[in-house]
Amino acid sequence: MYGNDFASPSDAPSASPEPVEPGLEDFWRIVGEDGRIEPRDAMPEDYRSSLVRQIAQHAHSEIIGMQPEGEWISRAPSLRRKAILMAKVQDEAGHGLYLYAAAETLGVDRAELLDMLHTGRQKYSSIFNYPTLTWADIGTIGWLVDGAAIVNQVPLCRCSYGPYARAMVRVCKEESFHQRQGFEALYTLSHGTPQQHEMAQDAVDRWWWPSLMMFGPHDSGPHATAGHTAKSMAWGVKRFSNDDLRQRFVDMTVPQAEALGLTLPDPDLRWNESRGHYDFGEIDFNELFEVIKGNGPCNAERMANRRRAHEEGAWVREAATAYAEKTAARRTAGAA
Ligand code: BYC
Repeated sequence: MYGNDFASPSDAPSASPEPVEPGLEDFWRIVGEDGRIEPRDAMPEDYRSSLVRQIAQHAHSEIIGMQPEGEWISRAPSLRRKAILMAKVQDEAGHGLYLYAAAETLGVDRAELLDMLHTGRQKYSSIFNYPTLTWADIGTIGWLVDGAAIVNQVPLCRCSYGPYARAMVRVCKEESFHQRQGFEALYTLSHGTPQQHEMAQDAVDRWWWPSLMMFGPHDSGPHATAGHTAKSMAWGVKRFSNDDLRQRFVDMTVPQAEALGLTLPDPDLRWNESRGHYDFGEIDFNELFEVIKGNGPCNAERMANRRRAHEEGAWVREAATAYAEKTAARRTAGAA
């Protein structure tokens, strides 16, 4: 699987706090042994609520993420590209489904989570608030956005919460395929006519920095926020810090850009022999925080579309509920 070669002795969850709260001995033992916590196991309340937050935001990102690409289904340049794009957008809906189901195992209701999204009480990834201006944006999203998603999500396949970890295995396999198709679509453009090459370069220029922002704020230093990383790592939910994953993404992506014959829009990007990594320029975190606050180029449009889709889908949910009730009643009557 693309990007699936993480192994570092430093990624094991840290030791349990001392003293361990009574009733949570098994939780800390399982986390310490790199095992999986299951829905009926005792767990700290902040572990549960932080997982609900992260899994729900992840699920929301998957379904909002259908919009920027969905806009190009009717404009794909060939039947083959259209069929691939439709399948990819459907996959994103499926990822949302697995993730909402994983969140529900923590005792929350899917309708409640969607309400939190629709009323702005829960976030979704900043990346989906940027417009898809040309067909090259679709290849670029597959290459960079799905590429960044995989780097962030492969370690989550080993997250301490079983239902989330298992959902991520399938999500990552599908994201690997998405990343490859994006690279292939972009390669076709970058090796096409001069105008197609220019279109590919323009898309990469616009998506590069927002893709780096997907990994979240710095973990330390002047731009760091008091985020969730330290706790999440102690719980074995996050295995790597935001900055470590971002660095890994940069290191993987630079040679791919070379293969594409495209330039990454960062004059400070260069190999640092002593670090064994690429150095790169400073991210504009003010832009990230503005987008997260709802002030990105497409936030209002994305939310309006999402609320409308939810309202227009009410009859489907009602029909499914009525059918489930009827089937259950028939089963009860049959058993009696
Ligand atoms: N956008 O302490 P931090 C996909 C928030 S789906 C918006 O680092 P954490 C794909 C963060 O939520 C992409 N908000 O938090 C889909 C927190 O605010 P709250 C989504 C962001 O949770 C379809 C605050 O900033 N991927 O890729 O430890 C097609 C402090 O941050 C962002 C996932 O959801 C952002 N970029 O780490 C193609 C993966 N960054 O919650 C692709 C699972 C940070 O306190 N999630 N914030 O209000 C994660 O791995 C982690 O939640 C994050 C953030 C790395 C995203």
